[in-house]
Order: sequence, then structure tokens, then C-alpha cells
Amino acid sequence: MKTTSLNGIWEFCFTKDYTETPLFNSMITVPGCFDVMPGKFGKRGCGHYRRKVFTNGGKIMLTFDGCGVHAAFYWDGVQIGKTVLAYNREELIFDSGDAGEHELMVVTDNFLSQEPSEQFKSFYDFYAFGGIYSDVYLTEFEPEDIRHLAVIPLDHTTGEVKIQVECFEKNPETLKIAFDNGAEEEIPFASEFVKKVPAFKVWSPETPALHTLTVNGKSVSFGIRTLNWSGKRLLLNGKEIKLIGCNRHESHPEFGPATPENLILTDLTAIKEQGFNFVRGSHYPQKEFTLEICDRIGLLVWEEALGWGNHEPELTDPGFCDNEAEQCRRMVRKSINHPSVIIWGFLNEAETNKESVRPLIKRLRDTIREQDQSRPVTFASNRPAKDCCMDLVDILSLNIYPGWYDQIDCDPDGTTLIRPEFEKFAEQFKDVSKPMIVSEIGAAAIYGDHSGYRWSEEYQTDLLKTVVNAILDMDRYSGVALWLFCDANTYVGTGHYLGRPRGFNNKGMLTEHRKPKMSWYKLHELLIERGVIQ
Ligand code: ADA
Repeated sequence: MKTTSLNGIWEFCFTKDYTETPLFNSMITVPGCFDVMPGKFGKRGCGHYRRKVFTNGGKIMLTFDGCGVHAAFYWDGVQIGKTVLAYNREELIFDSGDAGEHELMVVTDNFLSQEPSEQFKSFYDFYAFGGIYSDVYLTEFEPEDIRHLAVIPLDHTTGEVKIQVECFEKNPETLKIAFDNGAEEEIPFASEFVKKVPAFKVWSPETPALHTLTVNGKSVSFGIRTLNWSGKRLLLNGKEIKLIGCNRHESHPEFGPATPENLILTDLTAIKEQGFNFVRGSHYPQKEFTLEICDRIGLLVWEEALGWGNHEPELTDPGFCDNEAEQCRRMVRKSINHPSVIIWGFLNEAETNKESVRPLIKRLRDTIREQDQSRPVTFASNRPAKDCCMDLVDILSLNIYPGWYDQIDCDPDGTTLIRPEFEKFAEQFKDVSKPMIVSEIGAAAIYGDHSGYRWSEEYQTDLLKTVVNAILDMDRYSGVALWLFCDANTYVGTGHYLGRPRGFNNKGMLTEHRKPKMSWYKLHELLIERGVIQ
């Protein structure tokens, strides 16, 4: 089996719709979004990407790790696939024809439609960029080659792991297995079996030790750690853990979600060095590179399928439900080996106060559990007081904005509203034997506003400090993901309650160009004071 990256320079053309004939008169990099380029900035239309690919002939697999909003794929002018699932892995297996040079073309658009089945809606509070924004690669394989290897840790005290093997077309007679490039063991083929990792080390945020499994030449990296959520506590390797961290969008004004690796690395390292142990990858599946870094630096991740504020007509639409279930299935398959991923999520702030939505929540939970029972499943609810679906998932996750959106007119200092709100939910859920997390909370701050009023750096600082203090003090809460790591592109006129000055969600602790606001420094000091950072 041979895997070749197809990242790099591709021929490019932008058309305003599908009727215009593409003239490939410019270039673009892959990964690369077209609507961040001057001239095409903010435009809706189609990006045509084209390049030559050399193969040895016969069946191949092309992997696209994220394009959107929609995409169609062509090989030598013939359509070989299409996708409506932005931020997802697309695997296309087909006969590439004779050995030699071929043409690969991708047509991807950033049109937003109001069709209920559509996954990316215009009302989402984050910008829908267009383009190929993640890696593309070619895999040339033999029928008996291994297509997918999953390693699920079972016991962090013995080093036992469950291994699942899937081949491309035909199962070989035997499997040659080695851990960490050590001695090879040959066993009869099995699609699932249990092994003990020799001389294993336990993965944790403090000691992010990784192992490698090689089966018939295919290698994957994994970590040995266990999670438990059977009571009100979240346990990592048998010890209670409090998650203190933030939400992060894979976004940058100059790159959209085609964030360069160096930026991803510096973002995640900054989060870790801030003293946070947790990041929620809002609101879509995460890049392979992002998770690889989280594995290596020991940052815990909540990964979720794409969704935002979806309403009953979508949540009961068969097409939307099928798309969302497929997203969940692909997300788990893609990320199963990453020890950093500790929570699976879906459908941020959906209308989960409607009984009619329960079948979908149950379906998504079951889709995830069918593939992985080793991690808890959740969704972030912005209506916890009247939510009727939270009993279906493993963690109670609350998106709440006291001091920003809620009750603010009655109280000049909104930060006094934080603790009473936390106490209210602690009381409401006191008999529910599930961990509880604040999955979003925050306040906007315009960089440089030092008025002390709302929208100032001071107000944001006070609010976030109050939140972190309360979470650390209150036993009922297993953690918090502050909203938001850095300011992120959205739309000015989405009708959001308090607006989005500059076309950004301004609740970042850093600006969109990663300049820290006051809250970033003050929270770091607080985490030192509170002994979170040793
Ligand atoms: C919600 C939503 C976020 C963002 C936030 C806000 O909680 O989940 O994506 O829109 O509100 O800034 O209001």
C-alpha cells in the first residue's frame, strides 16, 4: 500500500454558478479556501480545482478530509463521487484506469440553501467558507491491504486494547502485529481481537504517552487511557477530572478553515500553556492534524458533528437526519484512535425541548455507541431548563450566557448573575446521576475597549474569572469550555441578539489574529492562584 499526498498547487477557477464554463487561468493551494482570496473575498460561487495525478493503474482510494459546503469529484472527466457533508472525510474507491497520468478535478461550492435536509444553514453563527480546506491524498492498494485499524483501550491498569481490522476487498489469512516497532507476532486473521500492549505507558494530560500499532504494514498511533462517567463524576484513568478550557473554531480571517499547520500548533500549544486541559472543537469534526497535536501535548477534546441551532423541521427531516447520522458515523471512524478525544457530541443548541426531536437524538447517540462505547456522548443544550432529550445522553452540557444575554437589563453588573445561575442548574439536576459541564459561557470584548462596560476587555475578564472560580468551587460541575478561544468569522447581519460587530463573534479571549485580550492574561494568573497550574 502506498499513500501519496495530493496537497500543493492546483489549477483553479472561480465561477459565480454552475452554468459558467470554468477557465483554469489561476492557481490555488490545497488546502486552501477560495473565498478568502482578494477578488473572491466573501463571494458565494463555485471553486474548480484541477491537477494531474500519476497512478500505477487499477483500483485506488482518494481521501478528502474536508471540502465544502458541497463538492463533486471527477476523474478524467467522469464523476466519481459527491458530498454534502462539510468538514467530513470523504473516501472514494474506484478504478483509476491505466497506469500513467490522469486528471483529478473537484468542483466545490459555498452556496447556502434553506432546504431542511441541508447541513450548513445561513443562520449558523460561523462563516461558511468554500474550498478544499483539509488534506487530500491518494492510496494505492492491494485487495488484502488494511484499510482501517481501530485501537480502543480497555484497561489502563493492564494495557489491554481491543483491535478492529478492516481490509480493502479481501481478508488475508494471517495478521502480522507489532507494537512500537517491536517483535512481530503472526495470528490467524480476525476482524476484532484483544491484546495487551507490552511495556505500556498510560496516556494522560500530564504524561501524553503514545504507542504505535502496526498490522500487516499499516501503522496507527494510539494512547492507553480509560474514561468513566457512571456517576456524577468524570473519571480519567480512575481519577476525577475537572475540565477547564475553551471552545475553538478552526478559523482564521486569511485562511478560513484551511488553517496552516503552524497556526494550529501555536493555537493548541497556547491553550495548553494557558493552563487549560480541555478544548471543545466547535461545531464540526476536527482535522487530523489538530487531534494529532492534542494527543501529543495532552489536551482533552470534545469533538462534534456539524450543527447549530437547528429547528424541528430539520431535526425531523429524513434527509437531515440521515446526513447527521452519517456525519457522526464518519467522525467516530476517523478519530477513534485519538486518546485526546474524550467526548463525542452533535447538534449544538438544537431544539431539544421538542419531543419530536427525541428519535434523532437517540439515533445519533446509538450511531456513535455502535462504533465506540469507550467515550461519553453529549450535545450542548441552550435550553437546559426545559430540555427533554438530556436523559438520552451521558453528560449534561449547558450553553448558558448569564451576564451577557440573560437578564442583563435588570442587573448593571452581570457577573453577579453567574453563581445563582450555576446554583439553579446544580439544584435542577441534583438527582441526575450524570456529569455536568458548562459547554459555553462568555462575553464579547472589543480589543482595546477599556471602558469597563459591556464589550470591554475588563467586563469580559471579570465575567470569565467569575465563571472559572465558580466552576472550581462547585462540586456538581465537571468542567467548563469558555466561549471562545479567539474571535472568529461570522456574519454581521445574522439577527443575533447583540449583533456581531466587524462580522466577527467577538467573545474570543484573543483576537482573530491571536492577540491576547486582558482576559487571557488574567485567567492565566487566576489558574496559578487557584493551583490549577502547578
Ligand atoms: C451559542 C453558540 C455559539 C455562539 C454563541 C454566541 O451558544 O453555540 O456558536 O453563537 O452562542 O456567541 O452567542
